[in-house]
This record gives sequence, structure tokens and C-alpha cells, in this order.
Amino acid sequence: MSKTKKIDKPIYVTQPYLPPLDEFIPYLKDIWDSKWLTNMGKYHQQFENELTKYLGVKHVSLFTNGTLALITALQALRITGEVITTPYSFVATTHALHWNGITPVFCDIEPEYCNIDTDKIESLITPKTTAILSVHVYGNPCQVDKIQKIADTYGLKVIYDACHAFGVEINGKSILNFGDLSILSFHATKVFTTFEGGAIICHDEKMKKRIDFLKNFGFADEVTVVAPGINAKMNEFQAALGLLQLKYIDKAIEKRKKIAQLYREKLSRIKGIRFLNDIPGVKHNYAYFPIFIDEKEYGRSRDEVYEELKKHNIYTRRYFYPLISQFPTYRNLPSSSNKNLPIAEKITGCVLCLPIFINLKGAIVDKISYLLKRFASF
Ligand code: T4K
Repeated sequence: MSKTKKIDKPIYVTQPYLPPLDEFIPYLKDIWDSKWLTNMGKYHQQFENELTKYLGVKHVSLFTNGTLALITALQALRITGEVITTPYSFVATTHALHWNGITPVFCDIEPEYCNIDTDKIESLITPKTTAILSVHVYGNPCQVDKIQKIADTYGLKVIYDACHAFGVEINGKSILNFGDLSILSFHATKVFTTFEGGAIICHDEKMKKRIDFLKNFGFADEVTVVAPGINAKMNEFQAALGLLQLKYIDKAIEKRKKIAQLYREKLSRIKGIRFLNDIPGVKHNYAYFPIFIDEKEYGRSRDEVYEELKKHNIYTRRYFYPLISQFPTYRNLPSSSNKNLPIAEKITGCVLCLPIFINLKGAIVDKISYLLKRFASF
């Protein structure tokens, strides 16, 4: 495809990877025939077991989506009071606190990988603080050791929103093994999808049991309800797809890596555009490809670039703009003030996530890079 040729079909920021349909049909037929559709059926159990092995973690509890997994994780740890969290995430992170009657306390982010700034956590701790809810933004690991040290010093729990971090490892160890609980999302827009879906990762059997009760109304057996649980169970269709997806996930991440490398190669020559590089010792999943536009150096604002690419049928996304702290529910909190969040304010105004998904053609990456170069005004 020539760089000047128009893109005829819209290119979105992402597109789900789905396995060949003929491989999914036998699962569908089996579910149809068995009439067992949900409530921890055989595919739920198989997927839970296989996923635990694949991720290299102790326990996985499957959920119907990542948001309910987050809400339930906070219940499982009996978190109350105030929780220190990031304003730079998808809104579900903070909503999960709100749904539990917990006050979010926003902490600024560090300027490179956009994760919570560990140097700024301690000054936000009050007698009401019970936990840190941090996000591995774009799948890049938080400073897990520093966070754990702070948590240990002040007796806080650590919950990781790892919704972007499927398959990510630090020095050969799953990122999901850090903190008290980690939460995954298998939404259609994620690296690994079960249409909708999610999971909580925990490290001991007692906790897994509690989480499993909580996701099933609190039922311990037919007549015993041990806690005010919710309905957050993953159904058999989701679980069957999950099982099948495990066959393809490594190849899918490899493909994403190649796309990220191509973008880096092409964009490195454009002044005023920064992108993220791999971190030594980290196995990345290339879930997103964010760029950060320096308006002065590039000569155009992020929003101008966003609109310009749209004219060419390329639909980028401003993940994460606006900051969660700017939404009406949260903007009057003391920690939402601009003074508290200078780096997050800056990053939210210059970030743009470019399309990345396994069927994205190299020619489209070329075209996007060419358009970005051409649009710069010096
Ligand atoms: N924590 C974090 C850090 C998260 O990022 C998320 C979810 C959660 C928690 C909550 O997990 P879940 O409860 O969702 O499991 C999307 C997703 O809806 C959301 O799951 C995701 N984060 C967030 C970052 O992105 P939108 O509003 O941007 O999605 P949407 O519908 O505009 O989709 C983006 C593009 O993806 C579309 O332009 C086209 C493509 N797409 C989308 C869907 C739904 C497809 O090709 N097929 C599809 O089925 O929020």
C-alpha cells in the first residue's frame, strides 16, 4: 500500500483477536447439548486450572468482567476508609472504590511510564488509609518493591489493577504475584479476550474460597450464605473461549511486539513524539502503543493530531483523558486539585494511543507514521 493511498476501512485503536470459528463450534455444541451454561461448569473449571498454570500464579478466580472483579477484590480484603490510587486509568478503577463506599485519594504519576509515583504516596497516608490501589498502566509494571515497602511500613493492603497486564513478567515472574490481589480484564479490547471477562489472582487457598463465595452471592453451599456476595460469575461460553484463546496468546503477543517495534523504528525520526521503550527484565504484552506529543517541539497539539488522523479513517484513543479526578463524581475531592497532580495533568493532555492489534498490517503502521511526520509543523 502506498503511503499516499487512502485507507478505505476504519482502523480502530484495537480489534479483538478471535480464534478460528470452526475451533469454537465444538465447544458451543457441547455447551448446547449439556444445557450447562453457567455457575462454575466444566469449562469454568478447566479454564481456571489452565489459566493458573499459564500465568504462573497460585490461584485464579474467574469473573464476568474486570470491574466486578475489582469491586469484589476490595470486598474480599474488607477495605474501608481511604485508598491511595491513581487518577490516570480507566474510570472503573476508581468506581470500584466508590461502589464500596471508599474514599479515593489520588496520587500523582511518574512522567515516563505513567504509573503511580511511589515518592508521593507516603505524604497522602492518613489514619484512615487502608490500602494502595495501583494500576500497571499500559501493562508496564508499577514499582512493586517500593509499593510493598510502603505498605509494610504502614500496614496497608496492596491491590493491583492489572487489567492491562495479562502475561507480563518481571525477571521471569508473573507481575500478578505482587501485592495482595491482582485483577485482570478479558474485555474485547484487551490482549486476551473472552468477549467480556476478568479474574482475581490471589496467593492462598482461604482467600480464593472467600472470593469464590463473594462472586456467587456469598453461597458456601445450597443453604448457607456466608457473606453479602454479588453475581459476578463467568459463564461457560466465556470460559470455553478462554480455553481456546490460551492456544494462541503467545503468538498474538509476538505479533504485537513486531508492530510495536515497527512503530518505534518509524516514529523515532519524528521530533516531538515520545513513545515507551521496553524495560530490561520485563516481558511485555504490547497491549497499547501510547505516544506523547510535545506540542512545542512537534508544532501541533495532541487533539489536532487526533482529529487529523480521524480524517484519514484512523481512530486513535486518548487513554487516559480526562483524568478520573476530573469527572463530576470525584472532582471536588481535595486530592483532585491540579496542584496535587501536575504530572498526570500534563500527560493526560499529550497522550494518544495508536492502533495496535494482531491483524494490523505493517503498511498501515507505515501510513500512520507517515501521516504523523507530514502533519508536524516546525
Ligand atoms: N481497569 C482498567 C485499567 C481498565 O482499562 C479497564 C477496562 C477496567 C479496569 C475494567 O475492566 P472491564 O470491566 O471492562 O473488564 C474500553 C473498554 O470497554 C474497557 O474494557 C477498557 N478498560 C478501556 C481501556 O477501553 P472504550 O470506551 O474505549 O471502548 P470502545 O467500545 O470505544 O472500544 C475501543 C475500540 O475497540 C473501538 O473503537 C473498536 C474496538 N472494539 C471494541 C469492542 C467493544 C472492537 O473491535 N470490538 C469490540 O467488541 O473502553
